[in-house]
Amino acid sequence: TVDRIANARLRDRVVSAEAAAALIQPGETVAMSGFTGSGYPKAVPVELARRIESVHAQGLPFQISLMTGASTAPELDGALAKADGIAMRMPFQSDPDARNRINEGKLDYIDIHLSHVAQHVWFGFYGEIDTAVVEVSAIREDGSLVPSTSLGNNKTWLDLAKKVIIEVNEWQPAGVDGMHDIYYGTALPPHRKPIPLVNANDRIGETALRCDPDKIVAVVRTNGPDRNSPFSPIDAPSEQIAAHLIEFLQHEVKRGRLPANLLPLQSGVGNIPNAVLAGLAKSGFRDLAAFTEVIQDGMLDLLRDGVLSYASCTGFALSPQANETFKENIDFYRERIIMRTQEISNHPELVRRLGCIGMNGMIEVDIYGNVNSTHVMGTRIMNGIGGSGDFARNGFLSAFLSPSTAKNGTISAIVPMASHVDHTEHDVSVIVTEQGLADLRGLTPRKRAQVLIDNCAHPDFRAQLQDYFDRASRESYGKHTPHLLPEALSWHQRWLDTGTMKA
Ligand code: 0RQ
Repeated sequence: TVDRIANARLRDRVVSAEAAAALIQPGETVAMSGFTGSGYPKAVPVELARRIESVHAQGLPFQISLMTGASTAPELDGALAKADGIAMRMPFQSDPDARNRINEGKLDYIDIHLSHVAQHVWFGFYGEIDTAVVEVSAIREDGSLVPSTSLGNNKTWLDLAKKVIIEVNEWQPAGVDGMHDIYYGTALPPHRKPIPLVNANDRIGETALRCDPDKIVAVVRTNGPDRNSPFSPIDAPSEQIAAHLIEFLQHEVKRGRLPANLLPLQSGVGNIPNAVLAGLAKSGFRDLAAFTEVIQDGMLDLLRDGVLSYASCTGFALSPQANETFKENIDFYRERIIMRTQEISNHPELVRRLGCIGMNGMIEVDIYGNVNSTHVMGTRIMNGIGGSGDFARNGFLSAFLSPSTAKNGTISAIVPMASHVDHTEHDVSVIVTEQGLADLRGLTPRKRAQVLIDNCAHPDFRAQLQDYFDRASRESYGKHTPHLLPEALSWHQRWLDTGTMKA
């Protein structure tokens, strides 16, 4: 078999994961690869967590600040959070252990738009990066690095880190080489130029990452899978949500507002977006394109069936089964998938230029269209904003999808006032629940409220919402966006006090 490390100098730097982890010191800012459970380092973080635990056992402090692309896996966020090894984490995470520590107030978490991460680090907002730990699929003879199943912020991490640890993961398919497009034309203001991408499948960069070999202090060989979790079977509410959204898109085509093959799709991760993709497979649409962050199972199927012509992303979230299909047909998928850094996959300039159709999950929306994607009861972080804001504000259309109730029907996803706002009323065009779809475009706040109550609210909460809205419309201080301030968040407080939002 061919050695995945084709550069002799870097082959000489191969060490154990334990030895590599020993190069990371307490207090460092460490930037790691990884995006939605793909392409994260598999071995060094685990060894680092072990070392942190043994240092803590001696009564000494050891924590790092941790940056990634997006969410990772138990071997990274999970292990380091359990070891109490993270002082600050940014950006998006979805690990249960990390989430619990954040919500206990013991782990500082900074949740920012995914398109902002690289540039804010370049701007110096997060100080210096001491170490980068980046998974790749191979090292070429010239020392350039072939990325694996996610790109995330890897270009930035390699450019800026003082020292670099590379994991070469042989589990990743060698055929991924050629799938990436790494743009080296980004600059800092005031020297920025337009990004020369006008179609979702344009190639504007290089297929491998550059890295100064003098900075590479260790190379670790690994052979382990990405976090490939299975999707649950598509349930009835998800199927209904998908059907409403697809009917809406068909309607938009009939009205001439969208071309017959739509505009590049962006899809969040999870079961509802997967249901939408499965619905698109049966919808009669052809020649679609995706300009998105994450490719999940449904998108591979659409590519296979020719419904989707090509897809641009920065990472994958595949079930084990879909991962096998991906590996077996990697030559087919390499022709149709382009992986980019997240500063490009989520770039507002490109999302606006291409006119992406954003489709993301939400926790709740208020009657005026303000969307909460991140905080349960306004205070408990679930995951993070991820890339939803990059697409919601800048896309051609922005749809937010959710069942109309949560927690066994005790919570309404349509509330008088959102308990936390990630996407303002100005960034949200369409809301979809299993009850129906609210098209908020061109509507005033009061009209939006009525459409949301009529079309999206669950029947168990509809009268209660109507009552709030009617009284607010009469009694509110201002009548543009009517509210009863002492009552606006009372539904959330009622759930906390009694276990239901029902009055
Ligand atoms: O909690 O797991 O404890 O039961 O939230 O909810 O219905 O399974 O839906 O997995 O699609 O997640 C918004 C969180 C939805 C996701 C969110 C509880 C519910 C359950 C999950 P349990 P579901 P999903 C691309 C774009 C932000 C990032 C983003 C998300 C859990 O879509 O993180 O868009 N989005 N990224 O019970 C209380 C409510 C609730 C609620 C749901 N109203 N009140 N709990 N839940 N609604 C990807 C990236 O950028 C990387």
